[in-house]
Amino acid sequence: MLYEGDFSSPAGRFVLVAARFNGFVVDQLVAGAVDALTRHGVGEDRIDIVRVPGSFEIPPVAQRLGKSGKYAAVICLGCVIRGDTDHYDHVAGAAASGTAQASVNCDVPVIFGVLTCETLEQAINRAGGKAGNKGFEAAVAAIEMVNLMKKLS
Ligand code: INI
Repeated sequence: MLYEGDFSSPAGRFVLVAARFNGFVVDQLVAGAVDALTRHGVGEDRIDIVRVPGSFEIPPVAQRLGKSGKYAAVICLGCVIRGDTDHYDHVAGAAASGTAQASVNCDVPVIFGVLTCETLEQAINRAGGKAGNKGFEAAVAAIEMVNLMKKLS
């Protein structure tokens, strides 16, 4: 027997946790995620957006929302771009490991849609440019996981 999530329209509310840092990139990820959700039948009236200062702040907020019982899934969106110091490594690492931890701690899917890029160009390409829109992909992954978890429960 194979179990996998499909892309049928899911029930419930979805929340995006979006960083304000590199906002011009993250706004494109938010737009992509909202586009994917609405195209899969999740109207904007069922989508909440929570803004946090930077990607470092995403995990605690994602975990709180994931545990609130209000949402079918939490979609984390941010953009970390390498600079001249090792700050990037700390922020990107904390965002990735913290979101993974939140995802294990919550009963609902917590999806990682944080870009970790060497350059601004790479980020733009992944936020609606020639490498697609990772916000759209994150929302599609959220829908698949919501439907998979429903099948497994
Ligand atoms: N936050 C990001 O989301 N992306 C970055 O590229 C970034 N850089 O490069 O510094 C960044 N820093 C802020 C960080 O997320 C926290 O908001 C800050 O350290 C306060 O805790």
